[in-house]
Amino acid sequence: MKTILILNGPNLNLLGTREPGVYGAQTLDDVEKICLDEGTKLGLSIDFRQSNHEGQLIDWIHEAGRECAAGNMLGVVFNAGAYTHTSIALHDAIKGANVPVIELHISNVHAREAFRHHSWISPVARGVMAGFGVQGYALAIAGLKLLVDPA
Ligand code: CA2
Repeated sequence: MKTILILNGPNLNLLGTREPGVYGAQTLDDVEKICLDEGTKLGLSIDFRQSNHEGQLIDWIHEAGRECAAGNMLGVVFNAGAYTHTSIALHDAIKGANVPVIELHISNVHAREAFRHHSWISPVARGVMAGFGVQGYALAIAGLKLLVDPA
């Protein structure tokens, strides 16, 4: 069974505790359950992680590159949080690891502040999902499978 890695960046551990008008009321544990259910539906194993640290996210992207090269992993669904808008290091990591990534945002970043309109992840992502709330994670898992392992 192939794996999809779900990576969550800074502050997403706070999901469900504040700003429900923007991000909804569900917690990161609820999001993990949504992802596990979608994995079961599609016959995929789901590895769900969160870190507030850029270097940790980079190490996990590198690990995903190795797992994809070994044929064990399909790719990564990545909500890089605010690092989306700042991190050339994450951009370089995705490019260097040669790993299929779906960039994901719970909110529609393009309908928010101008500083959220630029993404360093988009140019190295296979697809981008934004504005579908936490259900976007399930859509992104299905979308990644369609892109890299149709059938
Ligand atoms: O919409 C998204 O998923 C974002 O990636 C979330 C990031 C934000 O910086 C991006 O522009 C868009 C923020 C994640 C922090 O989430 C919180 C949730 C509840 C309370 C506080 C932070």
